Amino acid sequence: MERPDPKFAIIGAGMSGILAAIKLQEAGLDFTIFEKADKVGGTWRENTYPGIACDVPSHIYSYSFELNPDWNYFASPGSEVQAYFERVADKYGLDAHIRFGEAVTRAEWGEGPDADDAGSWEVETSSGFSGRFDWVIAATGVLHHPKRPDIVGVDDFEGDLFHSAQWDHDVELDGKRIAVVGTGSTGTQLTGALGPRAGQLSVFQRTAQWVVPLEQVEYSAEQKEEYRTDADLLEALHKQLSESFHTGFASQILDADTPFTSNMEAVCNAELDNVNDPVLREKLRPDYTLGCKRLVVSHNFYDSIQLPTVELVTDSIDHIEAKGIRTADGRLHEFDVIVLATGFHVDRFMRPMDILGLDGLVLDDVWSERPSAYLALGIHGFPNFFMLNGPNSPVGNFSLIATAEMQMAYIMQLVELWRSGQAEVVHPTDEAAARFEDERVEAAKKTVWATGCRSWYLDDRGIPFAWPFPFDRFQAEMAEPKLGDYATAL
Ligand code: N01
Repeated sequence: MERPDPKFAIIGAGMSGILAAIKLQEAGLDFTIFEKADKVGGTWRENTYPGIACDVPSHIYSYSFELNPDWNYFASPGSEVQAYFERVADKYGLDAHIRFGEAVTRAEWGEGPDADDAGSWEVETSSGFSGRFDWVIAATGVLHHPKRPDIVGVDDFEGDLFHSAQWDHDVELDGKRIAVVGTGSTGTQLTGALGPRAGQLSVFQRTAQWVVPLEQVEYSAEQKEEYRTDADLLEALHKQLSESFHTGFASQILDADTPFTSNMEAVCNAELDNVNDPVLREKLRPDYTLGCKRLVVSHNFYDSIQLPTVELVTDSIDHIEAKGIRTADGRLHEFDVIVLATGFHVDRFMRPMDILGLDGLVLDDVWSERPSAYLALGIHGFPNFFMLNGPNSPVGNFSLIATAEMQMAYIMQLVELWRSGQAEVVHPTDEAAARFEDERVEAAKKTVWATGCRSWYLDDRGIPFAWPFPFDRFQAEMAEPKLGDYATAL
C-alpha cells in the first residue's frame, strides 16, 4: 500500500529539528514541529550567558545547503548563531508549521481510525493538543537539561545563584563579587567575559582543562563580499574546514597516541607558558591525555584568569552557605552572584516525555539503565520513531550539523521505503540493536575518552556513550540502511 500523504511530528525546533523540517518540506511531506519555547534555536536560544560563542568554526557550524557568507567571526558569538537559525527557519517559512509553547508530553503508538493502517503515533502536548502522526522525529538535543551540582547548601545562598543555561539577565554583574563553579567550555567562556567586568571573580576549578588557543578572527567586509559573490569559494571553505575537522579531532579520539595529540598538547602547553605566575600555571596544567575531556577552546581564558581581580580556586567546595562558598580549607568566599557552570544531564534526550511503543513498551523502561539506540537513531519496539543526535551519536568528534544532515538523509531513505509500501513499519530489530551496542561498547573502551578522566562523555559504568568509530564508518553506515537490520512488518 502506497502512502501518499503521511504526517510527521518533529519534536524540537533547534538545529536538528529545523533541518528535519526542511528535508521533509523538500520531499513535499506534511509535518508539524512541537517546540516548548517561544522561539527556534534550541541550545542557542537557551544559553545566553556572557561570552557564549560557538567554538567550532562558523563556516562548519552551518547547514551545507545554507552556507552563510556573512559570519562575522571565525568562531561566532552565540547571538549570531541564534540569528542564523532564526533566519534559516524564516527563509523556509517554518513558523507556519511550528506549535510554539507546546511541549510534547506523551507519544503512544497504536492503531489509528483507519482499519488498514498498520499504526501511528498519538502525540499529546502540554497545551492539551492531541493528534495522530505516522512518524515521529525526536530532535530534542543532548546538552539540554541543566545539571545543578550536588553541593550541600546550594539553596541556602542569599545572593543570586543560577545555572549558566538559565541566565538571569536582571542580575547586575559589573563590579560585583562573582563565583563561577566549573571550568568546562562554559565556565572558561564565562571567565573570559566576566573577568574584566567583575569587581572580584572567583573561578572554582575541580579539574584543570586542556585549553586550545583560538584567535578571535573577524572576517573583513571584503572577505564577506567575496563569499557572498563566489559560492564556490564558500563551498570550498566549508569542505576544507570539515575535512580538517574530521581528519584531526575525529581520528584523535580513536587513537590518542598520534602526532595530533602531541602537537596539540605542545600548542596548549605553549599557551599555558604565557601564564606568568608559576603556581597558577601549574594549577592550570592538566594531568590527563588531551581530548579525554572535551577540549576547551578559548582566546581569553588565560588572560582573564591572570587579572588581579580574578582568583582561581582549586580547594574543593565543602558547601554553599548564605554569604558564599566555603571551601574544604575552612575559608568562606563571599559573593553577590554564584553561577553554576556545571554542565548538563546528557542521558535524558526526549525524557521526561512518556513514549509508549509496540505492545505498550515504555521507553523509560527500555532506557532504565541508560539510553542507547541502533546507529544512534532508532529503538527496537518503537516503529517509525527516529532521533537526530540521539544516544551514541557523535558529539565533539564530528561536526554536529554534518552528523544531523547524514542522519536525516538516512531517515528519509527509511521513510521512502515505508511510503512506497515496501515496509509496513520501520524499526531496528532487537538483534541488530544489541549487536551494534556490543560492538560500540567495545570500541568505546579504546577511545581517548576512556583514558582516565572524569567527563560527561562517560556513562554510569564509566564507558564513553558517544560514537566511537571513524568518520568513514559513520558516512558508510549513513549512506544506506542495511535492511536486514530492520523489522518492516508487525
Ligand atoms: O559543562 P561540562 P559545560 N563541584 O560538563 C564542574 C558544550 N558547549 O557546560 O571537570 C565543582 O563540560 C566540572 O568539573 P570536572 C560542549 O560540548 C559548547 O562547560 O568534572 N565543580 C566541570 O569543570 C561542552 O563540553 C560550547 O571536575 C563541578 C564543569 O563543572 C558541553 O557543552 C560552549 C561540580 C562542567 O563542565 C558542556 O560544557 C559551551 C561540583 N559539584 C558548552 N560539578 C560551544 O562553544 C561539576 N563541576 C559550542
